[in-house]
Amino acid sequence: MINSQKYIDLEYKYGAHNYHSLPVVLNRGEGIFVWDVDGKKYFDFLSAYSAVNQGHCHPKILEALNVQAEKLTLTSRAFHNDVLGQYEKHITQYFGYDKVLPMNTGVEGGETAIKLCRKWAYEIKKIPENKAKIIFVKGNFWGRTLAAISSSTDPLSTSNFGPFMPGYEIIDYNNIEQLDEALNDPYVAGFMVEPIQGEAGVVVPDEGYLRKAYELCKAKNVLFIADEVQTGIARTGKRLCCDHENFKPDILILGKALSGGVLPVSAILARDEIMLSIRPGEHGSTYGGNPLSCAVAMAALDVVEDENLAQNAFNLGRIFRSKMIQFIEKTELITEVRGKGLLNAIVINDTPESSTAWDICVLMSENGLLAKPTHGNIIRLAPPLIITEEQLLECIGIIEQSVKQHFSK
Ligand code: IF1
Repeated sequence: MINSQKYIDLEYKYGAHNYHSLPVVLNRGEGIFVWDVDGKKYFDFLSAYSAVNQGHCHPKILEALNVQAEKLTLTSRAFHNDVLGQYEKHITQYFGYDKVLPMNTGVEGGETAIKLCRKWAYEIKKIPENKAKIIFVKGNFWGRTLAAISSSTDPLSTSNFGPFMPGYEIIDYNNIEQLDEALNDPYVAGFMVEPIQGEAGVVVPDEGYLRKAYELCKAKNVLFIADEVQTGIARTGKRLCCDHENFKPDILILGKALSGGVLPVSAILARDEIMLSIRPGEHGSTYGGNPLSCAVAMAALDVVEDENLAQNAFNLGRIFRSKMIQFIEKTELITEVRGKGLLNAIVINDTPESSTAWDICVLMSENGLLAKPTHGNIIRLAPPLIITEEQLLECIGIIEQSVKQHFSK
């Protein structure tokens, strides 16, 4: 903490107060590690909310960044560039879609998906003008824009930001009957859902829920829109979380780790029937599809394949959860572990109103591991997917020790 405080003070004085960060100031990252301004080394168990699945400053991704940065970074879409088409071929073949629409942040991915869904609904499904509805589920999180918070059920996200966007309906997560009922409305155009709810606290739906939801949507000619911004790119032990249930969403939204944490890159993938309902001039962005992002994203996807990150996440996730279950049985200091692959959370045995999870995260950081609490008593644990079994076991030791240390105080 020798050097940290002055940086924290600077942010406090000159920056908006829209975050409450842990008191750690980082200035270097490599692989699964980050270092603070005093040179202290940490295991990163947040991975920038799953944006650095490939590890910090991956050399292959940085090489792609540097080579492209010296040639051409941005043209806008007023002109063509020689990387965009190659990237579009690469990502569509990688995920098995006809076409991609490139954007930048995750929330723009969600916005684009909804615009695309509405356009398709009016032009192909023939829903009467301005009547299209999108169904969301409680606890969803897909960003901070007005369209995104309009679907939010978290007062922290919404209060005093109204009025909100119309055309939404919100049902319970993991409830097939409610979805079935909602789909009876002929004006429903799409159902947008996270395969695992990240911000809600790593909430995993029952096995079969997603597949069944997809089938119900298909039967009613409603588009299944998967927000895989956080769950995609191998995080949950498959390329996509929907792969666990063997179906392909009609519209797929990717972001975060699509760039390996280097710069904001998001993508919306769909088949021609849907994607071609947006025509020239109807949607876009200055930076979307820029050659720098395209080069980085191709490298980031290649690293996931070359290093078998999905398989590693799958295997190590099982080990993580089984070790945590043993810990629960021995100590009862945590009440639950849940997740898929390396997207997991533990629930601390205390009320959501307590500061216990926050205090444990502070202890973990002192013990050399960074993670963040969410919704009071939940701690999300999501290391870069390049972590080895040996390193993971060491980290489990730090986590268990920190939890015990807190409760023995
Ligand atoms: C913040 C949590 C994670 C997302 C899903 C779209 C987006 C996100 C499923 C938007 C963004 C973030 C943003 C970050 C906190 C964060 C988060 F803490 F809220 F719960 F990841 F788990 N879809 N998630 O999770 O992507 O526009 O931000 O690129 O500080 O708001 P974005």
